[in-house]
Formats: sequence, structure tokens, C-alpha cells
Amino acid sequence: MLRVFMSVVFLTAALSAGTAAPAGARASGCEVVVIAVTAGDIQEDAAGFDEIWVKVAGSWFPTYLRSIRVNEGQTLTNSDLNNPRATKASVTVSIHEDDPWPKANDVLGSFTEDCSDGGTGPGGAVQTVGSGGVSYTVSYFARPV
Ligand SMILES: [Ca+2]
Ligand SMILES: [Ca+2]
Repeated sequence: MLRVFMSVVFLTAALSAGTAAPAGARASGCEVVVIAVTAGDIQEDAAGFDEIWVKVAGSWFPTYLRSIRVNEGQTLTNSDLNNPRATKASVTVSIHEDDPWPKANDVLGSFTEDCSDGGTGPGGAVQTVGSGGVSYTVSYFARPV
């Protein structure tokens, strides 16, 4: 509940106040919140669905040991993904596909956000990752904090 509340606080702040760090304060990190992930083109075409994690600055969402199923064209929300977020100087967001042991999990794509351009602003931003028959679109907010 606290995480949901904090997310709402951040989203509200981002929407109402832009993305600047507090006046007089030097930004020390970049806060990134993943708002949604859309599977435009899944990897496991034969299965008809992917099972993914979103990794944000080293943490796994929705949880480390439990991936989440997504169909082609489906959008997973921030809530579906257990509020993926992190604050670091540089935040890498990556999409991982869960393959059964002994196969290694697949890294489908990634991007890095460091707020060096001031963050995404209240409208957020979109990054599309993947290649070779795989495409995922990540919507996110980022702000210096
Ligand atoms: Ca796979
Ligand atoms: Ca595909």
C-alpha cells in the first residue's frame, strides 16, 4: 500500500509541478517509474505469449522469482508489474523473458535514463526496445531528485 501511495504522490507531483529538483537543491539522482509495458511483438511466437520481468536498476518486477505473462498487443500497467521504479544516478530499464531451466532467460532489450536532459516532464516518455521479431514499448516518467 505504501508503494502504491508513494507512486501516486510522485505521479501527482510530476503532473502538477514538472520535473525540476527543488530550488536550491542539487539533483543527486534520477527517479524512474515505469508506467506501462506493451508487448508489440512477442518473442515466443509459437507459445503465443511471453513471460517477462522488468528489471529497473538491478531490481526485478513484479518479483524476482515470478514473471508475468503477456500476450502480443497486451499492455501491462504499473500495478500489474508491482510498481517498477528506482532512483540512481543512472537507471537502466530492461525487459527479460522467462525461459524454462536449463535455458537461460532472454534479455529482450533495454534503455538507460539519467535525467541529464531534465527528465521526461509531466507527459512522460516512451522507449521501444527489442530486435529480430521482438518489440516492447516502455512508457515511463523520470525526474531529477
Ligand atoms: Ca525466450
Ligand atoms: Ca515475435
